[in-house]
Amino acid sequence: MKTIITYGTFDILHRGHINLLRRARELGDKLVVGLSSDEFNAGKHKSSLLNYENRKIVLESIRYVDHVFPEDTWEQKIQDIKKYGADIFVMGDDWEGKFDHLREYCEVLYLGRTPSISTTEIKTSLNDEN
Ligand code: C2G
Repeated sequence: MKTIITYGTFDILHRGHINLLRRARELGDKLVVGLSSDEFNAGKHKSSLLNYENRKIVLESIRYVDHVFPEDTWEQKIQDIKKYGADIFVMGDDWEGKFDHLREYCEVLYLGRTPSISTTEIKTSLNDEN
């Protein structure tokens, strides 16, 4: 049983998120996702349109996702990797190199980010319409 772990805000899901989650899940048998809390998002200077509960319900409905837990701090990844017995940590390559320190605990893979789509662009186009 190979467990994959990843993290993110996953606000207003789009094909970039789904591509990431699908490829991550295909690397193993189970995918657990650390979902950024609203407070943690504030720390990332990100405000999500949907709050944590809404984003969690949406993420849990994705066929590739087996479990969703809150991401409250930058530092919790090591204990999460141990808690879930994660074999591979996966992030989009916009994070290339940022989590190499986790290689001490599990494999670390950065997957190609899906070009030309982002929640920020979606929010901007929504604002432009109003
Ligand atoms: N992503 C992608 N392609 C896009 C947009 C996002 O592959 N067009 C990936 C990101 O690289 C990330 C995941 O989807 O791996 C989630 O993206 P966000 O919700 O924007 O998460 P982020 O703000 O990057 O938070 O501790 C890590 C952070 O919580 C990551």
